[in-house]
Amino acid sequence: MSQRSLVLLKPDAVRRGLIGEIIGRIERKAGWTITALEMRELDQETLEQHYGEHKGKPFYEPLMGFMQSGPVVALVVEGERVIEGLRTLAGPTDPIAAAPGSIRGDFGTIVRENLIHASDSEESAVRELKIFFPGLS
Ligand code: IDP
Ligand code: MG
Repeated sequence: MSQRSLVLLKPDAVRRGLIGEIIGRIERKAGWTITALEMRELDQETLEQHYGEHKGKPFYEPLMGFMQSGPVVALVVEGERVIEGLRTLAGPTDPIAAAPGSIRGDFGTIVRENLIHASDSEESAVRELKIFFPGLS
């Protein structure tokens, strides 16, 4: 079941020089392909669309600020069960609870600054891909 997922390398990952490390892990998964990639800064409107489900939660405003604190790298990854697989590769939201070997488990300590976003379902992937790569067919 080939799928597409939206990945964001968050500003902490870019600042810490972990772009290559994280993209390398994604590339090494057999059969997965990076089909689009862009470094960009995100504005409030884009982030409100992307994180709209969290509006009103206590972490929402600080998350908006953090996501605008520097550039992110946006990627489209395609391949077999890539949505579930990228969530496994990333690890759970809290990096302290994330297993070593996962991206968040290996590099993170702070819940907000957890290095990577990956779409959590096919519905989210379709929605998020439209926000970040509207030209994609
Ligand atoms: P996910 O990125 O693992 O899907 P979500 O619950 O969708 O996690 O939350 C989106 C992002 O908001 C997280 O990746 C993290 O950066 C931030 N976040 C979530 N929960 C908290 C929290 O309790 N405190 C601080 N930041 C949070
Ligand atoms: Mg999420």
